[in-house]
Amino acid sequence: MDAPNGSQDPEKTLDSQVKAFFDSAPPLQNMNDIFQKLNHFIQLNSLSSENGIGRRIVCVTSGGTTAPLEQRCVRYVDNFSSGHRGATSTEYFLKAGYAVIFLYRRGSFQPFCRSLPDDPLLECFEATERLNIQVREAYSKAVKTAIMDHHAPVTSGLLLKLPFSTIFEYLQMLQIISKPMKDIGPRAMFYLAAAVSDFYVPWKDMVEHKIQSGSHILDVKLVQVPKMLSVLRKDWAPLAFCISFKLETDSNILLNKARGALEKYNMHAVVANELSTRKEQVVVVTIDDKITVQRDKSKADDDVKNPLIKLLSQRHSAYIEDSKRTR
Ligand code: 9Z3
Repeated sequence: MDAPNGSQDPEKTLDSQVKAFFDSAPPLQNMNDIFQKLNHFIQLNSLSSENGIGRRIVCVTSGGTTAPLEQRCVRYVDNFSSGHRGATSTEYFLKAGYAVIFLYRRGSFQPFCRSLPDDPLLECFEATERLNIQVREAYSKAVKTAIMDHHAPVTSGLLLKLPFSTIFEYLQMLQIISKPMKDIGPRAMFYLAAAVSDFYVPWKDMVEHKIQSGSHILDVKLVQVPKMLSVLRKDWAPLAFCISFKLETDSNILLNKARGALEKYNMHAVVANELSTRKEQVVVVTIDDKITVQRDKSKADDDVKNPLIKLLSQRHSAYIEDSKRTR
């Protein structure tokens, strides 16, 4: 989204912007349920692992946040993201031995659904004469694999899926997730692939009912969403390994922007991706490296997320070892 003119009071500190954001946000409907699920998930994965020191846990964010324009929302400003990056990365993180909290936009792409058609329910199944439902022959292998691959980590407590739609829900949930993640120190990772709104209408300034058409100009004032990446690193989970993404459409500015984000938000790595080539290639920017990661083109079903997660998992292991030494 483009910055509106003069949207921000420069005097406001980040802390007061953060406070204003959360004070104005409508409270989450199912806060207690989320708390319970999260605490149970983190406890379970802190006890169990092959080496007895608890599993690594990653929070993968996925899909775009919406910025509502009306409280009883009919219209909203959306952010581009199909959710493919987050969903597929979740599969590779599970494969690498992580427990995954998948914080995703409702209706976006889901883990283990890559081999299914766009409308799986209507395309993969058919009604028999007796009105029983059966899987079409052509999809039987894909459906079986998807169900089994998804069922295994969910039932064994390795995959927790939490949905959001609005920027208000997303940031409140990220903050809630950070609390138990803080307690597990360097074993925690944030992999922030969601496309997060840069601007929003504060809840208290938002009209209640659907905005009526009639005038030629829609005059809505959006203010900047506080830069929560800094707050996540500084306060919410200072020991967690943090990866953010930088998306640009102009490849000439991408790496500088990624470097800027790395320094400004004190990330451990920023994954730079260009919109049109994002599934083929990304560049992982760290304080002393720029590593190009490409999909293995010799394998038809390979994905850039496969080598990307291998690399990040190695870096995370090194980070955990370093943290032990400096403790
Ligand atoms: C990304 O850059 C993701 O890789 C994509 C993935 C959204 C491009 P898809 O979901 O696409 O597979 O269709 N995410 C972060 C986008 C973003 O908004 N980043 C902000 C920025 O670039 C920083 S938080 O300024």
